[in-house]
This record gives sequence, C-alpha cells and structure tokens, in this order.
Amino acid sequence: MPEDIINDMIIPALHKVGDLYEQRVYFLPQLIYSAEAAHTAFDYLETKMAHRGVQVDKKKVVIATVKGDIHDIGKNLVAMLLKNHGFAVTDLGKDVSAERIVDAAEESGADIIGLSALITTTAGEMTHVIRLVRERSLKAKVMVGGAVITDEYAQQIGADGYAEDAAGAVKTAIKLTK
Ligand code: B1M
Repeated sequence: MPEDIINDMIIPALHKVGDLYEQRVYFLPQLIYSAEAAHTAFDYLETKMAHRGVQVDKKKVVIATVKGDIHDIGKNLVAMLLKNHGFAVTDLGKDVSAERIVDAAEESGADIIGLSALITTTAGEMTHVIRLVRERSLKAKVMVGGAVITDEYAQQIGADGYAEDAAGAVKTAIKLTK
C-alpha cells in the first residue's frame, strides 16, 4: 500500500537524515537531496492511492506552512491525504504570512485552516493566524501540526485541533467538520 511505503520507509528515512544532520555527518545538501527524493516519491505514490472521498458537499481546507518556515514535506503529505479523503484542499505553499492565510480562508469560505511548522522559532506564527481568525469572526476551525507542535501547545494557543501525523490530520479534520 502507498501509505505503508510512506509511513514505514520514507518518513523513517527522513528522520534518519535529520539525526545524521544533527550529528554533523550530513549537511544541508543531503537534507535538500532527501527532500527532493521524498517529493518525487510522494508524487508517484499519490497516483497509486485509492480515492476514498465520499463527500458530496466537499468541506474546504486552506493549508500552509507558516511564515519563516520552508519545510513543506509533512504539510504536502497532510494535503495529499485530505484530498484523498474527499476534502477540497487549497494549498498555499510554504513561508506564508498570517494575513495571506486568513484572506484565502475568508475568500473561499474555508471550513478548516491547516497550519504546519517545523522549527521552534516559527511555531509562534500560528498564534497570529488564530488571532486574525478570531478578530474577523471566521467560521474556519484551525488545525495545527508539525514536528515541533504538541497537543498541549495547540491547546495553549487556542487551536481547535491538533494532529501528530497525516492520518491523524484526516481524523481531526473529519471531527472538526461534523
Ligand atoms: Co530542516 N530542520 N532546516 N530542512 N529538516 C529540521 C526540522 C530539524 C529538526 C533538523 C535538525 O536539526 N535535527 C531542524 C529544526 C530544529 C528546531 O527548530 N527544533 C531543522 C533546521 C534547523 C533547518 C534549517 C534552519 C537549517 C539551516 O538552514 N541551518 C533550515 C530552515 C529554513 C527555514 O525553514 N527557514 C532547514 C532546511 C531544510 C531543507 C530545506 C534542507 C529541508 C526541507 C525541504 C522541504 O520541506 N521541502 C529540511 C529537512 C528535510 C528537514 C528534516 C530532515 C526532515 C523534515 C521532514 O520533512 N520530515 C528535519 C529533521 C526531522 O524532522 N527529524 C529538519 C518528514 C515529514 C513527513 O515530517 O514535517 O514532521 P513532518 O510532518 C509530519 C507530522 O509532523 C505531521 O504530519 C506529517 C506526516 O506524518 N504534520 C502535520 C506536519 N504538518 C502538519 C499539519 C497538520 C497536522 C499534522 O495539520 C494542519
């Protein structure tokens, strides 16, 4: 199954690269190569996934990696699985400002805003998005995730949902849109 290849092979390989980077065995070029290899594999595996979407009135998700953060592999994976489960996903990409995310959610009438962050210093950007969502009284629920995000942190910043991984993000998105 494509999901098994992703969970049992590609993600552990990326973590191994991260460990080797921390130990200064690998450097930025190896991080970049590993990311490119993962992108290529995901593009191929997406074509092999069975589409499970059954939603007639598709729920809308606007997803992005927050400002200052260019890590997008996890976010892409979450977007891919959400699409695969019948959500209409607008992917704004990486390094996206809070204003742009909230503008896009307002324009599209999004049900969910999905935010990803992988660096300790960029996790704080999520609070700006949540503040803007509340200020503008948007109906969108905010779901957060990424390697540095915990359930506790999500609750602390007032997010509506948190998921540890892409499969969990699908479950949380379904729960938030019921
Ligand atoms: Co970077 N990087 N990196 N990196 N990188 C990490 C994150 C790091 C942990 C490596 C390390 O030091 N061990 C470290 C962060 C430390 C910290 O702050 N705690 C780090 C650093 C420091 C940096 C730079 C600053 C390095 C430098 O320039 N000196 C720089 C950052 C630049 C910037 O963003 N401004 C940098 C750059 C890069 C590359 C560009 C080379 C590349 C990214 C390429 C890309 O994404 N297109 C890269 C990579 C590949 C990594 C590691 C090795 C792998 C990340 C990854 O893709 N994991 C990473 C080490 C590690 O994580 N062990 C590391 C696989 C991916 C599937 O997992 O993204 O966690 P993840 O997503 C998961 C879950 O978190 C969850 O579901 C996903 C699937 O299970 N999830 C969500 C994610 N988003 C979600 C959203 C949701 C719900 C769940 O709801 C919306």
